[in-house]
Amino acid sequence: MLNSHLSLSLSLSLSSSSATALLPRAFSPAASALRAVAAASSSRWISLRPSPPRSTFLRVRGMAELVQDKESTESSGAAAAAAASGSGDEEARQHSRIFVDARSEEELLSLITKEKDEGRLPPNVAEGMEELFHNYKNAVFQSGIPHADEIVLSNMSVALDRIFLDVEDPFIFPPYHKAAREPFDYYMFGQNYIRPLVDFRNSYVGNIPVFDEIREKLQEGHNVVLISNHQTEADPAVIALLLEGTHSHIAENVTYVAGDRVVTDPLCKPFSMGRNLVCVYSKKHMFDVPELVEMKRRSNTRSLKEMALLLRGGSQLLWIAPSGGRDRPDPLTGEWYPAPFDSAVVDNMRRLVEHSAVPGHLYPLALLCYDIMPPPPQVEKEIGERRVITFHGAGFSVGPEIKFNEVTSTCNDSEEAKEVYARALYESSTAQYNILKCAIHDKKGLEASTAEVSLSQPWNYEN
Ligand SMILES: *[C@@H]1O[C@H](CO)[C@@H](O)[C@H](O)[C@H]1NC(C)=O
Ligand SMILES: *[C@@H]1O[C@H](CO)[C@@H](O)[C@H](O)[C@H]1NC(C)=O
Ligand SMILES: CC(=O)N[C@H]1CO[C@H](CO)[C@@H](O)[C@@H]1O
Repeated sequence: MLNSHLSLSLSLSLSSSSATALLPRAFSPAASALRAVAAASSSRWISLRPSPPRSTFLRVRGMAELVQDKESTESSGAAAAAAASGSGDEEARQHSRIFVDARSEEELLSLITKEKDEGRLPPNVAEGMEELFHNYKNAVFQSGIPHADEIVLSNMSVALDRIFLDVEDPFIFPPYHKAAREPFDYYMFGQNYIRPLVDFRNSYVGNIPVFDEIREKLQEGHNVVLISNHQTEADPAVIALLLEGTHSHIAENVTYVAGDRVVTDPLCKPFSMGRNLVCVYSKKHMFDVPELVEMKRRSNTRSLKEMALLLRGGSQLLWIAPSGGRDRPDPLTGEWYPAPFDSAVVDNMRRLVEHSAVPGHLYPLALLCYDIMPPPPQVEKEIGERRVITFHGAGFSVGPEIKFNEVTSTCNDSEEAKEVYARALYESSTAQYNILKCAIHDKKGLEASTAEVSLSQPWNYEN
């Protein structure tokens, strides 16, 4: 399946050498629009570590392969076919399946050490695996769930197995990656792994009926974009876990606009593989490695083309966080709040949707889940810093669609309209966030509901 998707995406990008023609004129040059989209997505969700100590070796190799992939897909069909049958082919990936057979925690940990000592695991990756094990174990034990030790062992064995596979045979993400569901179901793997960390008794979903409306729109062939705040690497898992009881097809169909870390870091790649992704290199790290700037720009242009193609096909559900990074607490009060939306990103997304020839709708979303894996207090590189993982309640909520023409009808010019529209989405997201906070942190539960946000716990009412 992954293989066939890969060839599909390759043939799409090959046959669309004039894909820029699909883009609204305002997108020319595409790169400038992308820079804004890129700013939206220093998304680092899923990695359980802040800035994982990757070995330079791995990083360089990963990048080299990305470059190679790009070049081969652009040079000729034969080269593209070769790339498709390489590391991107999940079925053909061979690896030593040592971790899945571990019978105990001690055995699992000693296997990590053994692989490191024998040179099959770079020391930094081995260290990251150990740390992940301990943090995950602590969090699952906090939950008081029966058989916590078995859950930790079985989920960590699988996670380490998949991380090791990626070290031995790195997976290369195409600009548009479709969730890998077979032969190994990475989506269910991610769901099962994160599930024990969510305290469902203290978790809430806002406005379930709006998801019914979204489902209808998608069925009619319309596109839907969720404009959201961004809290942790686990955001996609939290969304999918809270929706799986009532709207599993929506949970499975979201395509996340993601930053490059989630597709290059060996500790988080297995989790990313289970999600539909459009990968964008973030503006923040665009110039980190001068030799890669051009590759990143070209890759971003391809991602934007892929996004335009997806939207043209209709029935797409995209998630994007137009804030340029994860939320952080207010330094004075210590309170968390949704980071402001970048109006340029919102505007680019809206225009992409409007130019797709299919009706499109933007909905404001709020997520509260930072307690599960809070990001480090300051942005970036604290190599070796311990990442906390806890068992905690989480929530998310969706507000009614916000229509550009309606909220900007009194605006005098397009600059002002851009700001007004982004603000309307942001204000809805923030208002919903505050209600989730009241329910989860202030322990008001369902009583925190208001006329605008109706909270529920749909996992209690299944069937
Ligand atoms: C992982 O955790 C889930 C709970 O989410 C549990 O049902 C499952 O057995 C564990 N192991 C695997 C391999 O999924
Ligand atoms: C539009 O311009 C007029 C005159 O400059 C101003 O009074 C009005 O407040 C502006 N509209 C908005 C929505 O700001
Ligand atoms: C557009 C899309 O990805 N649709 C998928 C939604 O999810 C179901 C399974 O839950 C798939 O069958 C669809 O192909």
